[in-house]
Amino acid sequence: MKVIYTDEHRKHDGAMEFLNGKLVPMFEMPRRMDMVMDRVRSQGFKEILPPQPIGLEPARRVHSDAFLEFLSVAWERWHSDWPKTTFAAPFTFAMRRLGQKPGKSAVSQFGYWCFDLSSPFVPGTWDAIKAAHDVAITGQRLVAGGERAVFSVCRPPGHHAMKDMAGGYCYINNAASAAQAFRDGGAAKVAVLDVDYHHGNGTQDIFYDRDDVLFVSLHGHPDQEYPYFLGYAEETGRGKGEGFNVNYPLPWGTGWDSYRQALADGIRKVEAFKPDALVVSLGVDTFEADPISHFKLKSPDYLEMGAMIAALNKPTLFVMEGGYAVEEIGINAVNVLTGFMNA
Ligand code: Q9C
Ligand code: ZN
Repeated sequence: MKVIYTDEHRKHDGAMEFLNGKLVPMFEMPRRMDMVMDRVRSQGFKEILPPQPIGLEPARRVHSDAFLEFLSVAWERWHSDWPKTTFAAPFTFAMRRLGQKPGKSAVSQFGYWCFDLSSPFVPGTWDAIKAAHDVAITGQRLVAGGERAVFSVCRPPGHHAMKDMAGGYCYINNAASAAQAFRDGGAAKVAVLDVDYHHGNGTQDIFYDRDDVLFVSLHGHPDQEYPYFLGYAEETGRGKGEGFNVNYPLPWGTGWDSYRQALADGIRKVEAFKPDALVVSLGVDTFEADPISHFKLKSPDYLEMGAMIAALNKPTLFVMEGGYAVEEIGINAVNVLTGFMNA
């Protein structure tokens, strides 16, 4: 399996985040991808390729122009207002239903284009965002060109990023952009299977009205878990998209036995949809030792997960999402790929 990777992600290193009433060092850190790539190399993956300079055109198909414009100038805007700081995040959030528009100040713009406090900007953030998107679409093009499967090592992650809002460590929705790129490249139907611990609210938002992209997500129940407002089983799509959004909210403490049953059900839904391509939002924060999550998957379970995904027998793009048990993130993510390849 080819692996797409670049060191550009290192330029994005947010300092702190709020977690349950405390300001703590950010869990989403560059070392995560070092651990993934160490494992990729030690497990003998030979073809590690840099991304092509794809640019933002694919992202424009799933995000608004104004939102992408914000991301591209966010750091400069912040820096000109607050030159003595090295970390940008909102103070307040716009209530868009009242029709507010983003003001001229950086604080106003951050509050308008972000839905939470966990997508900070530092000077290199935009470069990392663009690189992660290039990584995703480079992988997508290889799969569209005939590769059985490719692993796009994206950082920052993407599945919380909505059409016009950043949040949850995410800015551009790499998986959604890749799914759309499959469509634009001629695939009639694409499925996105999201196995990150958190609900892929951004991907759901982007495809909610559509019947050409099936979204299936397994995640911590929103009654207990981030992002708290979305991810219920009742969210099944809208308009012609009705029936093409499938959520499996699972309680804290979920282990492999019940996770496997939900995954098998989700995989049956993907199979019935008969997609031409599959995008996997690959988060391994379902791991028992993940510091911000509450599922109980063990490292060997990820081998079985990979084998179950392989049984769909679809051209498959794996897009890296979450996973914060840094010491084991490489083992767990690569176990999915190994299970897939050995199936
Ligand atoms: N009290 C991904 O895994 N912080 N994003 C949660 C909980 C944000 C996770 C705070 C978690 C975002 C890609
Ligand atoms: Zn996650």
